[in-house]
Amino acid sequence: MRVSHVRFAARAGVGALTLLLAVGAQAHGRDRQLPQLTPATPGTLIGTCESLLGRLSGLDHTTITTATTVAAGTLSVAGTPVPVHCRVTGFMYQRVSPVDGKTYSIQFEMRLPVAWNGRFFHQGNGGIDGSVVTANAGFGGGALTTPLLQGFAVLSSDAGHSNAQGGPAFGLDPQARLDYGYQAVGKLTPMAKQAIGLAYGKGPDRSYFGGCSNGGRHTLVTAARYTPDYDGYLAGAPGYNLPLAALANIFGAQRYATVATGNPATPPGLESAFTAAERRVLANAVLARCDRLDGAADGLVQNTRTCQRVFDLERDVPTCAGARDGSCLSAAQKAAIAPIFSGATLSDGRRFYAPFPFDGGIGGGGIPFWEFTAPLVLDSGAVGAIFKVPPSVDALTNGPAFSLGLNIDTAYAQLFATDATYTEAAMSFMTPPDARNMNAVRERGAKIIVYHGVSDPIFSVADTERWYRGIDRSSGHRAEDFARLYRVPGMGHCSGGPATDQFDPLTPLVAWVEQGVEPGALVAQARGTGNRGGANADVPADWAAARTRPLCAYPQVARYAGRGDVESAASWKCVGPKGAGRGHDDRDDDRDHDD
Ligand SMILES: [Ca+2]
Repeated sequence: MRVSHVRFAARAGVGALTLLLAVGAQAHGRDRQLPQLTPATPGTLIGTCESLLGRLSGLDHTTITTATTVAAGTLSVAGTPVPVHCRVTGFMYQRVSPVDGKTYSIQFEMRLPVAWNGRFFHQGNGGIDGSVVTANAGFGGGALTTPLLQGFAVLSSDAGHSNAQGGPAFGLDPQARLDYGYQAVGKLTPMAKQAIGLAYGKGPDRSYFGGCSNGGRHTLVTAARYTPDYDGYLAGAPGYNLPLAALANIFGAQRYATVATGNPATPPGLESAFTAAERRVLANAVLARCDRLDGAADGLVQNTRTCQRVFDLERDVPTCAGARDGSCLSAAQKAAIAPIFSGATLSDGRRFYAPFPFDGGIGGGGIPFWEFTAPLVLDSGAVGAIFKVPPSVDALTNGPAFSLGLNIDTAYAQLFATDATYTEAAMSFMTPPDARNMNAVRERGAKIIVYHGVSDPIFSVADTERWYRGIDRSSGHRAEDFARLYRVPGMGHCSGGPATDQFDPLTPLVAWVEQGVEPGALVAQARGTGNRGGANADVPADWAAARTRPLCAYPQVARYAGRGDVESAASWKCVGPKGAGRGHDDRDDDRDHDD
């Protein structure tokens, strides 16, 4: 089309050519122009907190149970007192399940600052939900700020079921599944906005959604399903393919069980397949091969992608000549472990979940819980009772036996299945519809910031990278206009690991949404001894206690500039191509599942 215009212009003469090119440039510019959302303006809580008990009594499908003033300093964030606010508790859509006879409702709390910044923050919580986590959560490790501390009105909920009623057993009730997946958010959002309007005399000017892990999943699901309701999204370690990740973790447990020397049905027994000493052997081998790729042997691998090409488990990790002694891996261990990293597969070899990168954080303190305990006590209940159609009640009574005996092929199909009782499949209610196309978010001027630990052992950073490449492709390589992905080398699940895991993604998100300030690298700090947000035991002794690093926007990576204090972010720069779609041969990575 453009070529024919130029040809026409060339025939019409130089003047017309210039005009057409100018028009073309203008059209291109217009095409890139996205709406700039206006900034929030502050407000003040009207009347007393306690009076909200009556003033909020008319909210649809909602019962307000308490409205209580919370004095300044009752809550704190890394030693900083949270200002005075009003805590409102209540529940929505109370009902009795026709399937299991239990009473369900969506329990919530809202924390409404007296001095309000004009914004609403919907806090997505982790795990299988089921409890109203205090609406004062931060992001990364040892968070120094939270939305509540900054004056947001914050909502937190149990997503429609209470863990006191049997944890994952809620999955037997089909509506509770849907509320957990996405519908609780859809019910809470208009209620919360209306409550804010009654409390302050105006609704929120700007609305945000954020959380880590399952909270990160909620965030991307909300971006896809409730696009008009929110302006900014902050997703940590988004398990946006959570049912597949949970099944992949069970796949991993079954692999470990083949080389366990203890009873694999108890967590310490399963860990005997890959001990702390052996995980350090692997981490050290990864560092030996990959640490210097970024210009500094500093215990962090910035060039994750290159590292996956140059590191070889078989070649680079010593194979035990005799008995295992913690300094090597046996040939059988390597064979068992390799498929966990290369990506969980069905019996026909088809990969159903992303690979996990080799990284320096494999020896981190948070790894054994996710690798050896979670598959037997969390993923069992999640896959068995919440995701599968039909559910398996034996997963609730004997998780280890369920997970270690599970037929992966059968369970995989059941994540996509429906029946007369469970009319929506887990891979529908738990995931963002069309996850790789978020153009509606882009077009309304909303923004997304995602962060993810490279050594996350439960949700793979590679899956999140693939999501980013997907939204980049579907937007005509304009993901940069509205989304950033920050990878955190060495970091485990949401925080921890030998990493610079303390950072603030919230402030740059708000500046991007409301001021159009495009976020660059985030500066992240290690939490060594004396850190205000709490020390991280995984920080190696030979690091500066307050080491800083830039977290670069994917696909860029940090590189040591060659001079200056290697411990300081100022001596590092973000390098590599910008824009996920250019120069990346990611076809192999993108071929498996959800297509
Ligand atoms: Ca390095």
